[in-house]
Amino acid sequence: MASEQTYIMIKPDGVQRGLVAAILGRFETRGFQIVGMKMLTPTKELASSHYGEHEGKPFFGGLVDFLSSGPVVGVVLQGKGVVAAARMMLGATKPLESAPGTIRGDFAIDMGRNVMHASDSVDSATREIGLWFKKEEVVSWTSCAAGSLL
Ligand code: RTP
Ligand code: MG
Repeated sequence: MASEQTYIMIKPDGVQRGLVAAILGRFETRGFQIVGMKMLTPTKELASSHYGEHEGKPFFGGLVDFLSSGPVVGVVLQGKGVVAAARMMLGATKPLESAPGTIRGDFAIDMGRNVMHASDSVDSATREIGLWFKKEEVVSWTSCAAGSLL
């Protein structure tokens, strides 16, 4: 399985509930690498572009308003099979249908406040990383645990 990158984002509700460390910790302890991270309040333009695939749907306006209502934490994660793995760890869109042990299954009940986003495919990940990060904001690093330091 090749190493991949994906885009995950703690949504405003996740930030406001103090879940940033708990959510990111799951990915770090599993072995995925954080190679990009930023906190910002998205503009409506950025939020609309992020959710562009949903433009025209009845929930689009509310979704964009919510995503741009406060700070989010955007993260580029790297590792083997990370695109599909992050979606599995995230759980179903409707938190009440998410399995316990998933992030939404453990932390959420409302579809409109489902705490985190994760890219749904390799193509979406490429697009979203390019939308949220400049090239130089995505870094490369090697774990000291993998090296031969004294
Ligand atoms: P996300 O993009 O945020 O990771 O969520 P997702 O892939 O699980 O779900 P997606 O279909 O991409 O929908 C994006 C967000 O829009 C809201 N939604 N509302 N009322 C509705 O029918 C409806 N459908 C989707 C959810 O907040 C969902 O996370
Ligand atoms: Mg989606």
